[in-house]
Amino acid sequence: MKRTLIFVLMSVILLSACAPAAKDVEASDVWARTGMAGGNSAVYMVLVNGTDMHQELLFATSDVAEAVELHESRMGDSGEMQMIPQASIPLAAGAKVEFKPGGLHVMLIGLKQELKVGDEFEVTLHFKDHADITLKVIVKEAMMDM
Ligand SMILES: [Cu+2]
Repeated sequence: MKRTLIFVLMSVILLSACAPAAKDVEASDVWARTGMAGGNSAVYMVLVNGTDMHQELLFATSDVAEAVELHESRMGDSGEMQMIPQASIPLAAGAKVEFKPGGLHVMLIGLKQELKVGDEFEVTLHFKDHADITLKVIVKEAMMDM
């Protein structure tokens, strides 16, 4: 058990030095819905934990919004979509978690600028036991509501 742990720790150190694809925490298909200045938007992505360890997304930050929160949209009892703030999002080793309209999303609250189709901006993901990951986000037209 102890040897396994040391191996895992060494692997993590090696991986962070020269990360080969899919052996790290990686995000793909990163996009955000359009939004008006002063309004809200949401960032979506596919997050894969390619490491051998449990990871946990604690929060996200971005310069384009006054506040950034982790939310999950869920159908409420009354049949209305509700957004539930998430304290953190667990990522089991090898897990793939989809952030998509109608589900998990990184909520951008109080946009400091308009987000138009084709615009790009950055969002940084902060993890419990993993280095921050800064993502390039592309603004697209969303097909459905949050
Ligand atoms: Cu939300």
